[in-house]
Amino acid sequence: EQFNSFTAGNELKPDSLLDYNKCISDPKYDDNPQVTFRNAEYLLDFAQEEGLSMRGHTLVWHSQTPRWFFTEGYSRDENAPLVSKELMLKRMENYIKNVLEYIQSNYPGLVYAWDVVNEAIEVGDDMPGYYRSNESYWYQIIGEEFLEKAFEYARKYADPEVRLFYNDYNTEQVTKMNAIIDMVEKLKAKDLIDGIGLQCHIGHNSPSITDIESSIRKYAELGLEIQVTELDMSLTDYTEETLMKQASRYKRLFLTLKYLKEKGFANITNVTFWGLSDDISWLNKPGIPNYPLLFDQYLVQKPAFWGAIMHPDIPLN
Ligand code: 9MR
Repeated sequence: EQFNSFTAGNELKPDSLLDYNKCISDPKYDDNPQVTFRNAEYLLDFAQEEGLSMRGHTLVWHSQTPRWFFTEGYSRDENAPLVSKELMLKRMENYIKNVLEYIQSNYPGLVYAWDVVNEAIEVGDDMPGYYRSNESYWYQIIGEEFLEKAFEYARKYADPEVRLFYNDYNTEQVTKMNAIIDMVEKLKAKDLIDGIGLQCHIGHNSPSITDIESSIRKYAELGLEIQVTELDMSLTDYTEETLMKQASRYKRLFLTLKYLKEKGFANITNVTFWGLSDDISWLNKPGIPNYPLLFDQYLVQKPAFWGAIMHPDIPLN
């Protein structure tokens, strides 16, 4: 009763969907990457049975995409040469086509939004436009054009009601924000994008809610939908006091999101948490447990839950 949409944390990523054995089974697949939904089906079925919707995460990303996807003959040899730009664009188009067509024909209407491109901006790489280059085979093979192409293909094969997002983290950092806005403006001018996904992996006291708010206002000026796609609030110090502080901060964030939406400053259409209960969060490190979410390991609501639903008993500090 508390959620109407969810995102698969890993199951719809390229390293989960790409079917290596089928890809190498016949040279005719050299430009047509084959996919399998064997890791994802149980989630798609679950969503459909429960009447939930899903955000699709993610089609084109530098991470969790095997190197062999980018090499000649899909070679797994670590020194295998990368394919040409021309071939990689074909692989990209057919990958997007195969994924979207499978989901849209088997689960019509279920996945209503896709993170078409994830995390393509990395200020630290110091490239023109601040495009991520060091870790990205997409950038290395295709250049910055890969972004527009990904959206072009997604638009081509997505059902008309499926919304296309650019998704990233640290989106309130000003240099990164400006780079994202410049990049998204170009996509918007060609009507290739519908929304911006703000991951919102935040700390227990930074960034400030004010900075988050002003960044959302800026992104919203592009006239696109805004979604908070991977919300969590890192907390390693677990005491009654810190849990209450976390609850207050969640409350302040949700009050802000609600205000921005209700006053028409931002068309915020979704907030998704990056996990249900603390014990399964990606933020847990060996020996350093983290408590970033709304439910504890027994699926009992934490103060953070009451904060997120803006309960009057949670104080704002
Ligand atoms: O939650 C995901 C975790 O299980 C994976 O190990 C990790 C590997 O990259 O990816 C996590 O999800 C990431 C998401 O796909 C993109 N934004 C950052 C998320 C946390 O790393």
